[in-house]
Amino acid sequence: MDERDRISRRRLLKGAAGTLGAAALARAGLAQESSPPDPTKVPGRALTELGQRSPFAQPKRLLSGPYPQLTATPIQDLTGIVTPTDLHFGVTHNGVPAIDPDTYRLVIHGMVERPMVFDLEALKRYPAVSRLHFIECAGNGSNGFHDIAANLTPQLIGGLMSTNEWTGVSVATLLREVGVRPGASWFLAEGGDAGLVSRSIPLSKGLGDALICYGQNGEALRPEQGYPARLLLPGWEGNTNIKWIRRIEVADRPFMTRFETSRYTDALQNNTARQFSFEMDANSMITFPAHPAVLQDHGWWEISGLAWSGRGRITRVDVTTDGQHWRPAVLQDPVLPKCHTRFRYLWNWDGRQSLLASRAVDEAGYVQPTVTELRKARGLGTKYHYNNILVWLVRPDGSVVFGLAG
Ligand SMILES: Nc1nc2c(c(=O)[nH]1)N[C@H]1C(S)=C(S)[C@@H](COP(=O)(O)O)O[C@H]1N2
Ligand SMILES: [Mo]
Repeated sequence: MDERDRISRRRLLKGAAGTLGAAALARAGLAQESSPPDPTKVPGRALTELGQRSPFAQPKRLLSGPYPQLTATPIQDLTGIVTPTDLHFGVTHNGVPAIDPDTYRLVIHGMVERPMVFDLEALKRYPAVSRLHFIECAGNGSNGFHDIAANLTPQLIGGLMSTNEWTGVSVATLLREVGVRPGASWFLAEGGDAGLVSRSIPLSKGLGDALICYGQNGEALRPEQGYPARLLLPGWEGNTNIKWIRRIEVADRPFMTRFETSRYTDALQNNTARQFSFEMDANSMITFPAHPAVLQDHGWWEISGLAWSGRGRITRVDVTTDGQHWRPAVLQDPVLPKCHTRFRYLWNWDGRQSLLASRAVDEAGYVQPTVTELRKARGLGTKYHYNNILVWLVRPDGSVVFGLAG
């Protein structure tokens, strides 16, 4: 997968139209068969082993290309902060491997006292940790920076991110088991997929909040999220969260892998590049009202969206409805570190054309930049870590389109 094949608007819109057609058909069929005029007068259907969505509510991920290696979460269709497991976004650089949990192994070696091999049961015997964190692809937000168009949706701009509850063993626990030798400062994390995605990670992150996860929203990881085990580096760019992890090599230097030389380095304005940009900067996005929503009437509407930061908690989100004056939004509990935070802002729409935007601030004091500021800092050729303020234009007829104001 080349990140240049990023979610293309044309392809995705084609996908979305197909989905809508199928959903409409299902709805028509169901309306005849099982929507009685008065559901209190007939017994309802029996329960099933696996719960199903209502046929009237069928959010879908969007797929890139004919052999999809990217799928985007429909963030405009979701409530709260947790992404349903089957709607978690997905990125894979060479397909989803099929891994037998009985033969799965994780090797930890290199600058350690006791190289060790862990099977899945061994990983599960260590004290477990569960936490809610977002994962965001470093390429998320690309369309909102490079491919600006009125019909962009939250899913098309920001759908390469999701929040789940992750369960696993702390990497620090495993590193204590193998005994890191003095002088070690980095480790390599390597995936067991055909993409052989591997990244160099500073040892301090491994001794901090990093996890080897086997659980996702209360059950085993989905294959697309790394079954049977993945690395979770809370707040760090998606690519470093190595799925299907099979090897950790402790060392005293970074390894300079393919994914940290040809990719995932941020070009800067002065013909230089940032070698590593691990943390995802504070960001926010209004998910309602946003294209393709149409406001039916003027009056009270609740503006709602997501804010997040790879550096910790969101401390403040400001909202503007005229593109000029900013007022604080309400942050909905829980406000967790390196996790999506839902914000809400009550807005009395007077029916005139309005500019809606949100701006996040995190506990490190970082303020989400305007697109002009981001372009100035990085130049137009930049490829990753887009966190510019996004602007939605509400027209007098209630339709909402994407529009970007500096
Ligand atoms: N082994 C392996 N790990 C991987 C990838 C991959 O292709 N192979 N893709 C990475 C990228 S680019 C991202 S954004 C995240 C996406 O995680 P998700 O698919 O669980 O949402 O996984 C990362 N980990
Ligand atoms: Mo990614």
